[in-house]
Amino acid sequence: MLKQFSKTWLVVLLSFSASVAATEIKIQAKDGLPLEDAVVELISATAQPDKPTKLSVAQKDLTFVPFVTAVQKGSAIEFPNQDKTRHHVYSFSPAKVFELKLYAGKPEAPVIFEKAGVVALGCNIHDYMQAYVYVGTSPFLAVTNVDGVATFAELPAGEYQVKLWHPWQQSDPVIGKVSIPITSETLLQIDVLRQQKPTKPKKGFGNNY
Ligand SMILES: [Cu+2]
Repeated sequence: MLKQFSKTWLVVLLSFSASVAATEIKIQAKDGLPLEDAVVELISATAQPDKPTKLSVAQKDLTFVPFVTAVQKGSAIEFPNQDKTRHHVYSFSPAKVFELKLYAGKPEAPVIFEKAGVVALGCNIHDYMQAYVYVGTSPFLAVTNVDGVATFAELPAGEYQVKLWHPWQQSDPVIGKVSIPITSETLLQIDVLRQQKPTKPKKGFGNNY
């Protein structure tokens, strides 16, 4: 059961990073606390070559790790099972419908995410297991860390559309604009309902493994 906190606003502060190679984008909720697991997609006004990647979403301690993953369309994701119990990973999301039937260890082939959109992951065995894959059109994608910071390495200078998504948002993804390198602060807002991240229940609910 997810515990719901009061409605809050998401505030985005785009700030210039001291490092020349990396751009940091800080995301805060209106409560003043950093917001983890927010996806920041930067869409360049000039055409950029595709950079599909290969990432993994593990099942560890009966939880998906990480909770939120962002990849460009065409990317591959592996789903290694690091638990002793078996998992049955699936998605019914239109952007990617798939299932990896009961397995232990690493499934043989990674899953390719060809279509942009949000893919909600679940496990048939453990209902409380939830995670998200954000499939973007741009090669420039990052997920905020525990400090609410999304880091982009080697962004070409120029104009970008900023798209912001969070699993707990209460409205459509926020769209904004930014020039790289960033020279002034920009503010974006999104309605977010803060919740507790999915973790295995402390007692019961089949947690007898
Ligand atoms: Cu499971």
